[in-house]
Amino acid sequence: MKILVTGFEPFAGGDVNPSWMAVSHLPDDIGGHTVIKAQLPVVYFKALDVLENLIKEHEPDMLLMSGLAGNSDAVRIERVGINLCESPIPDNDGVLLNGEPIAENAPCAYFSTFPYEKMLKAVKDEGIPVRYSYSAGAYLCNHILYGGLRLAKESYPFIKSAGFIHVPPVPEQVKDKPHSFSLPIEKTARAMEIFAEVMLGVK
Ligand code: PCA
Repeated sequence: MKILVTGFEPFAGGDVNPSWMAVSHLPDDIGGHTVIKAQLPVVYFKALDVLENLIKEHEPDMLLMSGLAGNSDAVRIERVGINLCESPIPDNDGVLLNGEPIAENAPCAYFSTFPYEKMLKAVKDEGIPVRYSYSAGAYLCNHILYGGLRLAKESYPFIKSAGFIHVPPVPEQVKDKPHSFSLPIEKTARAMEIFAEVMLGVK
């Protein structure tokens, strides 16, 4: 099988994005299955075009997407994406959206289709803080979650399982905020690897 794993580029003036750092740490092969890694732009609609082109090119069986949640207290398994673009900060092309849908005449929401119970347990068993989340916001992470789930369900049924992980900052990103939660990149990368292992059925 093939799994497409995505992270985002830095945004909002950040130097790094731990989602892409974690994805780039992944091996190219997990239990004999091919891992395709991609960094997506933090740009509304363009991120979805890049994702769709990757899906067309590689025809992955699994889609594991990720992004940074700056205020996160754990690795978050997002359960639902909503049909809304709304954020006080612009995307990396300077576009500010406030209430626009991602897709016209489309469902309000799509649920993640990955094996979240097993994924939660497997990561928890390794002592990494992890929990479910029922809102990925309405910025780029929700955008790729809703859009990726929609592509999988409506256009590319060879994708058997899809969803999105919000990862916490790395310690360097919160050094001026002593009370903020962070995780070393090795831990976040290990969580991503476990998620991929569970999705691929090798764990
Ligand atoms: N986090 C942002 C967008 C890109 C990223 O990594 C978000 O949570 O929407």
